[in-house]
Amino acid sequence: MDVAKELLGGNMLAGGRAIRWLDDRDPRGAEVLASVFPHTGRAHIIGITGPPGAGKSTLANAMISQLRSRGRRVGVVAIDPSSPFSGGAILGDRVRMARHTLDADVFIRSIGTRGQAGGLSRSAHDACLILDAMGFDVILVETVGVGQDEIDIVALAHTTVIVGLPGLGDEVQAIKAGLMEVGDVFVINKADREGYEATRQQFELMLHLRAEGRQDSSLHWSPPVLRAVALNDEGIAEIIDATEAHAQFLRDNGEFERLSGQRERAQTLGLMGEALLQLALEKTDPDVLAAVEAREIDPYAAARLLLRSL
Ligand SMILES: Nc1nc2c(ncn2[C@@H]2O[C@H](COP(=O)(O)OP(=O)(O)OP(=O)(O)O)[C@@H](O)[C@H]2O)c(=O)[nH]1
Ligand SMILES: [Mg+2]
Repeated sequence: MDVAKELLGGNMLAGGRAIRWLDDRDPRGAEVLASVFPHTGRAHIIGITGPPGAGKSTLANAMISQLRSRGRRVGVVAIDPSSPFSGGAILGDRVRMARHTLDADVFIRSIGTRGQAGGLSRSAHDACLILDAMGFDVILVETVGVGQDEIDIVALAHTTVIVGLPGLGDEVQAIKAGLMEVGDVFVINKADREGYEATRQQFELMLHLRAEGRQDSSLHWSPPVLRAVALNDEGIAEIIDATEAHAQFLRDNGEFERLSGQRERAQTLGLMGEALLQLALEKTDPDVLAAVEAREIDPYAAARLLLRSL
C-alpha cells in the first residue's frame, strides 16, 4: 500500500500506520511526512486542556457530535500519558468515544510518550500533521493540563479550550498557574454541580486581570466563559460557535497562518536540537567524562572542552 497516497485520500488504515511509524521513529514515517506535508496547514487545531477529571473527554466527545452535525470531519488526538495510573481513564475514553468509531468522518488516535523531554509534543504535532493531510476540518487534541508538556501541546493549537469545573479548590489554582494565559475559550463544565456561579465569577475576574496586563490590544479577542454539562450535551453548540468564531477571528487577522507557520518553525528547531544533541553525544570523548568523574576537571570546563572538540 502506498501509505502517503492512501492517507491523502482519507484512508484511515494508512493514516493510523503513518502516525504509528512517526511515533515509533520508524524512518518510513518521515518519508510519508515528506510527501504529505505540502497538503497540510488547512485543519483547525483545537487544544482541550484542564485539570484531571474536569470532563475533557466527555466534552470532546460531545464536541465531536456537534461538529459532525455541522458537517465537519473531525480528527482527535488523545494524549496517552505513560503514567501507569492513566490506563483506566484511557480505556474509559475509548469506550466513551466508541459511539463515533463507526463514523468514517471521525478518526480518533491516542499517542503515547517515549518519556523523553518534548517527546510528547513532537508526537502530537506529527499526529496533527497526518490528520491535517487526511483532510479533517477540525482536529481536537486532548491533554491533562498541569505540566510543561501540556503547555507545549497547547502551543500546537490555533484555539485553546480550557475546561474548568465548579469548586474553588486546587483546580482553579492549577488553571491560574499558566493556563489562564493561553486560553481562548473557557468552559466551566459540570455546571450541574454546586458552585458554578462562584467559579464563573472567578474566571471572569482572572480574565479581566489578564486583559489589563496586556498592553498590545491590537488583536481583540475576548475569551468567553461558557457553561456546560458535557454529560447531557448542554452548552456544546455555544462552545463550537465560540471555537469557530475564534478560527474566523484568526483568519481575518492573518493569525491562522502565522500560528501554523510558527508551529512548524518551532518543530524544526526542536528536531534540530535533538539531532545536534545526538551528534554531540556520539562524538563525546569518554576520557573527558572520566576526568570529571575523577574530579580532575570541573563540569563547566569539561563541557566547553567537549564542545570545542566537535
Ligand atoms: N455531573 C457531571 N459529571 C460529568 C460531566 N461531564 C463529565 N462528567 C463526569 O466526570 C467524570 C470525568 O470525566 P472525563 O470526561 O473522563 O474527564 P477528563 O477531564 O477527561 O479526565 P482525565 O482525562 O482523567 O483528566 C466522568 O465520570 C464523567 O461522566 C458533567 O457535565 N456533569
Ligand atoms: Mg480524559
